[in-house]
Amino acid sequence: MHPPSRQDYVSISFAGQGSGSYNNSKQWRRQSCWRKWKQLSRLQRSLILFILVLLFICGFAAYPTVTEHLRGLTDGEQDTDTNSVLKPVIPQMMPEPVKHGHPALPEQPSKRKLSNKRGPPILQNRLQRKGNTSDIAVKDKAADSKKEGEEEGVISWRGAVIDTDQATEGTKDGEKEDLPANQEAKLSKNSASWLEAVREAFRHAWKGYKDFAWGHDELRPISKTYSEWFGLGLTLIDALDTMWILGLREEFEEAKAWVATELTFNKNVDVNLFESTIRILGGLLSTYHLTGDTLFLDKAKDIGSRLMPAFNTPSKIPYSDVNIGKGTAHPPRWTSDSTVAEVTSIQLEFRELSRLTQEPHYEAAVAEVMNQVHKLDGKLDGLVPMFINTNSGQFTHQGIYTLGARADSYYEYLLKQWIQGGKKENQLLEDYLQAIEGVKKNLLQKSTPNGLTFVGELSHGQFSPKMDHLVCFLPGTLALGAHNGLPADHMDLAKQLMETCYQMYIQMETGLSPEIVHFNMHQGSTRDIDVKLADRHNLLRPETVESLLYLYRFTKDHKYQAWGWEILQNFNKYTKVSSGGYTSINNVRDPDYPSPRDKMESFFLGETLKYLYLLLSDDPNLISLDQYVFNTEAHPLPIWPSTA
Ligand code: DMJ
Repeated sequence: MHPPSRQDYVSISFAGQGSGSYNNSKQWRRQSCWRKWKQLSRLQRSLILFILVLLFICGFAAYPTVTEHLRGLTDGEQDTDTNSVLKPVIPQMMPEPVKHGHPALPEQPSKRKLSNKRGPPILQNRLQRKGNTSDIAVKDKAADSKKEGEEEGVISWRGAVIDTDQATEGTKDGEKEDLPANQEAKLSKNSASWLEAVREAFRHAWKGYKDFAWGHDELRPISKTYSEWFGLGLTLIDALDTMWILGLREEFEEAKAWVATELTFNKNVDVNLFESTIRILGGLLSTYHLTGDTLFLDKAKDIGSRLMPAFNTPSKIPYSDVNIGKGTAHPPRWTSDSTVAEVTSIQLEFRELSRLTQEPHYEAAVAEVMNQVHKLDGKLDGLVPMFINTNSGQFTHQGIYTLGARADSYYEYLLKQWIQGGKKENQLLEDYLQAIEGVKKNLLQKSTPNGLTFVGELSHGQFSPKMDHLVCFLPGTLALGAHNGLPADHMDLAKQLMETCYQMYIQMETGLSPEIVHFNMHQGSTRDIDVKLADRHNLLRPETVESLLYLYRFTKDHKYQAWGWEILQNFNKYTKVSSGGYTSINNVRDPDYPSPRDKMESFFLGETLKYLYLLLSDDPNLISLDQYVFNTEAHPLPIWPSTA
């Protein structure tokens, strides 16, 4: 064997090289391979060995992730789709659900216990079984004062501690399917303890914010610090009216003192027009209405006027970003487009600011946007694309239609502006009604095998059975429309979609919805909902509990309260951080290791807990839906008194 000459490049050829004739015997092949190996230069051999070692290491490193994911496919499910969830079981054939235990997470993922799963997901109301939430005793505060790491149910997660012992059990095995009358009575009676549980959740979230993030935008509860977005105390402002509604006066007064003495908008900082309108302007306006304290109105005027430069564009379609200190505005660095939902979901707030200040230019600016969007080409049966150009005023990136991110609150604000203004602005109503027909015609489908109604997406004529959790605002909006005299079939659709949104929670092992789901539509699928690996996170979003509030208020069906209560418990079980605060999580499919993301979004206090409180209250006059309209960040603004 002659060593091949050295080469500076790698050339590997397995055919037609070397001596000897081809005879396909095993021995020939073995010898031939060995000969070819020896013919390679040292560099070539080293490189091949290096690649093999690298592949081995990668394979080894990926093993836990792969097996973790594949665990979700067990439970007798033979499907090869790696993004699938557990198999839904028809109620009558349902095996006994596995009880929740406290997830006992060892420190090392490789030593994790096999998941004590939630049991097979079921297309039914889990709470319609004996021993349901109505029997749940709210745990006393003592749980909070337990020492970290010393007691059962307290789990050390990457140096932080999440106390799983503070949630109560939601369901028990072998229980009846129906909700008997006495159960309903119990649900109703339990309202007081439910409300205290929401207050307790709020206090816990607030403790984390106060201890580690006071005056900053968002709490990072695991690392016990904060993150800044605009540097304007976002969580504190978003939470003001929630504290007022929950009756947490001490906390409210502390926050108010911060607003009075520390909050200034005279800052050289870029803020997003939409986010600061719905969270800050909306939060200040609603707090003014609830308290009558002009401090909040003055602050609202200040931020409102500082946001106005956003509308100085060639088309009058506002830019996405404003520097509230300099009075300049601009689109994102990479485009001159704005998002359709963003420019059409600031109207409730600016209209109200005009009404309160008697300065019409706020309302005029946002009305101009609605008028232009009303007339634009590029809609599909009332459905809007996701982007609009601030120079031309035209839709861009056309052909994609969704009720999820970037379009969602356009539809919500059509209806809510109509209600806010006393149901007189027909153009808004027409656009809303047309859009709902567009949803029915183009985006509404049923899943297989259990026929869950869902809202998918359309991309250049191609339907995708993908639904964002964000879409779960829609049942509530539809119900609100029906309550205000719109067609009764809107309420039917609201109920169906509400069930779907609930299933998006309850079919997950943590009982918390992922950010995005995909519905199965093909014949022979064995489960309705799939979740892709990248979509398994939960950001503590409000949309489902928001819709539950509307459905409960308008139907008086206690099952919606029970569903909300169950969701609250699951937030407590999987997202509560012992040292204070709640965290968004990466993996709703893994109750043993939901993997905290270390962030408490301001909308958890501004929206999620507020909606839960109102849902679990039996007082329909606590923020009456006939007197207030919620902005898209759950800040209630008054329905204008009729002047006619
Ligand atoms: C909130 O900021 C608002 O509800 C918005 O309309 C959508 N995104 C979040 C909550 O998910």
